[in-house]
Amino acid sequence: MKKHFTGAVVAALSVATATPALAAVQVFNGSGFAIADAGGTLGSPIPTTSSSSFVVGSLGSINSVTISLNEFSHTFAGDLIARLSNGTTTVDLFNRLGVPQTTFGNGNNFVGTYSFADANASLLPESGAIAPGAYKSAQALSAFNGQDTAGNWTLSIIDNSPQDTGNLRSWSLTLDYGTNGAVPEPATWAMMILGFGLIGAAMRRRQAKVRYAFA
Ligand SMILES: [Ca+2]
Repeated sequence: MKKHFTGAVVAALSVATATPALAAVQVFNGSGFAIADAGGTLGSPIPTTSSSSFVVGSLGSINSVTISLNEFSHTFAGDLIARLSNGTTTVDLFNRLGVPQTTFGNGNNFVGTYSFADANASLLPESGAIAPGAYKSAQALSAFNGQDTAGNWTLSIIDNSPQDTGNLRSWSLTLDYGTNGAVPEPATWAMMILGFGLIGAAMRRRQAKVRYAFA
């Protein structure tokens, strides 16, 4: 006689091996602007902010940010603070070079294209000539890492002392991000499984309520 196997059915949950989210790099270009001089007097300045913004959609989670100030000129670097912001996150690219070591800071000119990324080796110099090139920002751009690309990205340049002005031809923001819509990461799977569980629990509660109503 044949043996009949009457074991319990075992439901196997196969956990997918998620491949890493696809990474992408995209460059966004912002308009240039004149850097308006501070108001007031040398002894009592009134800082002036000049800025330019653009909106980026929700593309994914940021891995790293690079920003370039293209053809940037100013005749007294120590006057300026340059700041990149999106939402409530703000990062200073540089902040009044040479202040507070001296009252007015580094009196050299910005004369070209300056890019900033955490991977670069050097900060802009507090004194002496400020050669165009690739630098580390005063505050880490990694403050944006892990955030969504979405939002209003703004470059602000604040002039803190009268008498010297400048100009920015354009600026470029390079976002390296993990793309939305890629194969879910393990954490996403965990959220989905949790979500299914919550739906199941809600349905069970609803069934219980219905039974109670008919009792
Ligand atoms: Ca100035």
